[in-house]
Amino acid sequence: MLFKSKRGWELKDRDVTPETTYWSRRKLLGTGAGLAVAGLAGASLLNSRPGMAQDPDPTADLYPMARNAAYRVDRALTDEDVATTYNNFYEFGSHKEIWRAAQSLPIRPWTVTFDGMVEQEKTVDVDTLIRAMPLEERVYRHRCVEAWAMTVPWSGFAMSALIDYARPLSGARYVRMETFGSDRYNAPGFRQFWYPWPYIEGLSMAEAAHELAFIGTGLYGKPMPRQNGAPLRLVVPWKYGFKSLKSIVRFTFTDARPLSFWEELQASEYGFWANVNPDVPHPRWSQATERLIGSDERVPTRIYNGYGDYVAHLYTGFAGRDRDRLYM
Ligand SMILES: Nc1nc2c(c(=O)[nH]1)N[C@H]1C(S)=C(S)[C@@H](COP(=O)(O)O)O[C@H]1N2
Ligand SMILES: [Mo]
Repeated sequence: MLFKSKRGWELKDRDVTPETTYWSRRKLLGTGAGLAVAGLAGASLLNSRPGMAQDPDPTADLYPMARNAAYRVDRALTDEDVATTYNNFYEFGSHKEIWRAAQSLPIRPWTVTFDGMVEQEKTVDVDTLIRAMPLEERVYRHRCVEAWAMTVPWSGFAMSALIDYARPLSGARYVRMETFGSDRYNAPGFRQFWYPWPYIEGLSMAEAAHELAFIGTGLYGKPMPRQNGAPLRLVVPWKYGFKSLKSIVRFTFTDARPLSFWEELQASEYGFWANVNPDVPHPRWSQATERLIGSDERVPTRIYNGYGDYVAHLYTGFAGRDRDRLYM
């Protein structure tokens, strides 16, 4: 194999700089408040913004995390206010305007359970978990199956570190993940009883252990806003956005392929693998182009969302119907 000096995601840095990322934060912290009260005043100013949780986050001291320069893309960052006000989070409604409704989600205390095929099942406090992980920031593309896209800086840690922490048995072939259910919080979307709550997603162990698979704890150098999936969400940038489930409560290691929320709802439209591919249309629309949210620009969709050089090898053994299902 040829040695590649530059990876696809390392292309151009000029649009995606730390200045772009932290500009709005600095602007806010510099507004009005003197240095002595910057923490307090800054916090309340930030709290009035859609991007922020309403109460102090116990992990706030960890932000901003150091950006890992290996993960960057040749696209401008999406405006923070757009990425935090245009969301898919069906637990709060089957439309994009859920950010206000999501502010009612209690995100502390929050426990995360590791079970199934693991050396020992355990339930841990999310703050203990986050502080045990190797934290960093990565800029990734995000591509929704609805053909809109954004580019955002995620804070968090490699999913491989979470797998090490969970200590799965060697026979585990998949990891099944679960969003909070009505036992934790009776979100308004649960009244739409025809959806197969709770929201479930899954990855093969090879996908979950891939260096690009990421667990997000924050966005734009701050703790994750509720509407974007606080306190913990998956980020798998080469797959359609619905794979990246939000507000995770459980990781279950298993030898059976999990049945995902969208696959259970409509298997002919939303398969388990869901890799981004411009050449395989959704049954009801084309995937050839995508709309960059916050602008009117439409750009060509890229195979595996631009990450093909790094993930295509995960799918070499697939053939026939299975091959088609990689892209649904
Ligand atoms: N629990 C849960 N996770 C979810 C969803 C959801 O409805 N519920 N929507 C998914 C979809 S379709 C997309 S595109 C992304 C959107 O993430 P964002 O709102 O942070 O952009 O979240 C994904 N994760
Ligand atoms: Mo999506």
